[in-house]
Amino acid sequence: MEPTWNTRTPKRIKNQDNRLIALTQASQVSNVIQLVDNDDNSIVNTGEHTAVNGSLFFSGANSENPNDTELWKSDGTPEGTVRVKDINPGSNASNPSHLTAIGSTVYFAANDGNGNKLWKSDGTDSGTVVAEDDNSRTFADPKGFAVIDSTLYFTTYDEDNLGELWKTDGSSSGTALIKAGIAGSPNSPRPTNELKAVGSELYFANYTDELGLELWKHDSESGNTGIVKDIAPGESYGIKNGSYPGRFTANGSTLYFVAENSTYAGELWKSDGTEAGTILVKDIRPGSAHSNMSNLTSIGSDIYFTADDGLKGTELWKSDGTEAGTILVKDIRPGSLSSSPNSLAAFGSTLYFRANDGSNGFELWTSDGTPKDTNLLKYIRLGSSS
Ligand SMILES: [Ca+2]
Ligand SMILES: [Ca+2]
Ligand SMILES: [Ca+2]
Repeated sequence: MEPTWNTRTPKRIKNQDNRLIALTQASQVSNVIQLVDNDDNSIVNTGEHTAVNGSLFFSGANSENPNDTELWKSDGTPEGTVRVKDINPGSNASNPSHLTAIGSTVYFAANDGNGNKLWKSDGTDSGTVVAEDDNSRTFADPKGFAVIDSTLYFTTYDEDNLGELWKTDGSSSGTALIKAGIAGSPNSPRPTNELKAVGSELYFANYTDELGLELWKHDSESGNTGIVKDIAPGESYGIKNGSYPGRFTANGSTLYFVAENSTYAGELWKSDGTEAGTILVKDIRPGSAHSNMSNLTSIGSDIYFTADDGLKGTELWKSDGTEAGTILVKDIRPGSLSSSPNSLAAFGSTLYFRANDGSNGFELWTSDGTPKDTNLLKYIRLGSSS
């Protein structure tokens, strides 16, 4: 069997019915490969995956021990499909998550039996270790996982439960605290789960008693960290209003995200990192109801997403960042009922997603952004949920 992926020609990999499959060409969805290991055991219970130097690292198990989810790697061949390390020894799973490749190293979170920590792996058993700084500090429950210039950024918390933003280049001396005391809400000192790198800048939501939960950024070049804009100014009942920014998506040098304030409920915003350049893209559902914006996916210079304008239900939209260029792609389930698009995935310049047009159930659709070429791909049953 030929290797089925490499980093130069990315293939669509997905978890279907808890089995890892590779779509060798997205336009030929029938051409799927079930991964097996050298003993012909199916790879099962797969979660995340990331490509490194022509190999796929993934969280999974084999059918012999289907619940022992650990870090695996595969070159697409049975003999090249191996467990990297039994991080939580024996039949207990370490459940690797947040797999993120930088060069030939994969960073991830895993539980060795003593809690979720930041790990790194070079693909060998002995080279799969807990990440530490100079003082042998390890990192509890790491989240975020964004990459700028071969450096990993992540959030964790200290012994007092207070959130922190860190970075690491893989060396203990290059592992450094960026900011202490970042919080995800008025009620929790732990940070939010989302970090997003856009160019040299790192975006995240941060709560302060002065301004509420708002959009912040860290500039990796200057080292400065601060608020981008107080999108929801003022206070209500003695508590500072927050805009609850999230669902961060990068497109070129622009951050797209969903935020709310007293003028607009949850709607699409964008930012160039400046206060003046942080603006509402479009009030898709005017008034106090939010547009239920979700599934933000970048293709070319556009952002695709799902939203409900209050008239057509939850359908597929796209935006070029301008109000006039923020439009419904197609009312796939005509009228006020929703086609509820989900599982949006970019493949080249084409969007793949699942939707229900009201007569075929949930099936695979493709779109090039025009109504004419937004179509049911074929009658392909995608798992048991179809
Ligand atoms: Ca284990
Ligand atoms: Ca505020
Ligand atoms: Ca509709």
